[in-house]
Amino acid sequence: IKKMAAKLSDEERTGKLEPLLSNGWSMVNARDAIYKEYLFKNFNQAFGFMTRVALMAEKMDHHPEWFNVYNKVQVTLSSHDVNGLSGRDVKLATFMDTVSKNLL
Ligand code: HBI
Repeated sequence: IKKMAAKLSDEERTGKLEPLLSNGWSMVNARDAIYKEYLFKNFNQAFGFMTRVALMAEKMDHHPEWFNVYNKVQVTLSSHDVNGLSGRDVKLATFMDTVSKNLL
């Protein structure tokens, strides 16, 4: 079947990844993925963030790879079905940054 998603093109990377890379995200070496570490006030804030992101991930059917210990949440985003970065990763990363600033 035709894949719904497509890997980000070079011009899309410049346009769509730049804002993320200047907002704390970084490229993961050896993978076509992006990574960010969030530090919250405490575990409750961290887990509240994860709860809201989890609901969006389910809605998008696009899930983060993440690790949480106390107030720290380490996130890696990539699209397994295209084996690299897609627009879904940009969308979820943007949502995560917005939620983390409690703007939503
Ligand atoms: N999440 N990050 C990520 N990448 C995927 O390819 C993906 C997903 N969540 C669900 C999902 N794919 C399913 O649609 C497929 O595994 C069937």
